[in-house]
Amino acid sequence: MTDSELLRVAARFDTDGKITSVELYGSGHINYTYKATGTGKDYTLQKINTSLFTNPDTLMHNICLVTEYLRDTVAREAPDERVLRVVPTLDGKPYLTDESGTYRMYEFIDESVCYDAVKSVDDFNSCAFAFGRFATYLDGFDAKQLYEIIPNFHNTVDRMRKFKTALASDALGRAKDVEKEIKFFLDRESYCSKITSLLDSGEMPTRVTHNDTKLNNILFSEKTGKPLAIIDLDTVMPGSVCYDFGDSIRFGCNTAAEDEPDTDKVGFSTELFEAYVKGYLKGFDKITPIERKNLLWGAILMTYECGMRFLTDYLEGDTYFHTQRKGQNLDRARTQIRMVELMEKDFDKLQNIVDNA
Ligand code: ADP
Ligand code: GN1
Ligand code: MG
Repeated sequence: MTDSELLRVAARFDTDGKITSVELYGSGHINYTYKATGTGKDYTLQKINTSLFTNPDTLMHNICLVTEYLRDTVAREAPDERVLRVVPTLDGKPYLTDESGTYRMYEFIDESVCYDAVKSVDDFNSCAFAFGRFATYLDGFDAKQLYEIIPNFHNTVDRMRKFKTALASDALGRAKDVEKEIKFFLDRESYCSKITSLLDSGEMPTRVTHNDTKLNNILFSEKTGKPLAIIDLDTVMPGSVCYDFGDSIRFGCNTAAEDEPDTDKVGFSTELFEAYVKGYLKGFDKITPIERKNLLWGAILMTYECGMRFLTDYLEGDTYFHTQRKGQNLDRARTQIRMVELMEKDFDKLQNIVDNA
């Protein structure tokens, strides 16, 4: 996208003042995010990834409904915090489609900072509290109002099916070089149904969850260092709190980056795990015994599933997750494999932490 194209797109939204600059921003793997600045407020402009979000109407329906619902609750319960605010187009729509793509705009959350790695145990504990409270806030929200934006998003059984399809077609002939990684996922196929079977039988409640709770989907206040806003609401839809807990652990407890090429650098921080468990349970006191019992499994499964998704994308030619270099999805898959191994090794110790928190 050229600057002038982006400025032309930005001008079609109902902004305060004139947008004079649009710069690429953030480190998300899915959408293209820009910071738009000018004579008035700052904004976040996003080019929506429509190969994945094929129906912008239902996507924005969910986001508008959830943000409006959260706004009242957050204003009452945590007035210092912020909720994403969708900026409509000049003709009053929540997104814009032109010949170059589909776009939406949010108010930019000022004086915020976003981290790709945990800075301190306390920060991670307050991040956990914020995600726990997010689950509490949405406890009264009727899931029937929401569309399932990406069907089977955290259905690990279905993810395994897709992995096997990618493996069978092996479009780029890459499978022969990653036999060890392929075997890792196939050997653990029995993991896949651990949570889906509890949801299907009704033993575990299906709730409205975020489904993408990694650290860079929460903004912290530059002033207070506390969580300021939960963002990236594209995948808010029915799910399990074990997934939300688990995805934060997958990303945050890794002592290395998600795409670290040297897996010897990958470590699982038990200290961060404990801090997250405590913060999450404090924020989400409505958790049921079966959900609590399966939190650790949520962490193992989210890591296993995400690793399998990275490897699937590697086999399919890196078409889903944004990549900046060759082999990046394979590196990502390998860090996830290492994290699963480390959680398996310390399973009893980690389960005790959850049970005793
Ligand atoms: P993706 O789906 O590609 O991950 P996100 O919605 O997470 O996209 O946005 C990418 C990044 O942009 C975030 O990690 C954050 O740094 C920044 N960001 C997104 N929305 C806002 C906002 N309203 N205010 C400030 N920063 C934002
Ligand atoms: C993607 O959009 P982003 O970068 O916050 C992905 C998540 C993965 C994550 C791995 C819609 O999240 O499911 O866990 O990458 N989002 C989607 O880092 O697929
Ligand atoms: Mg994101």
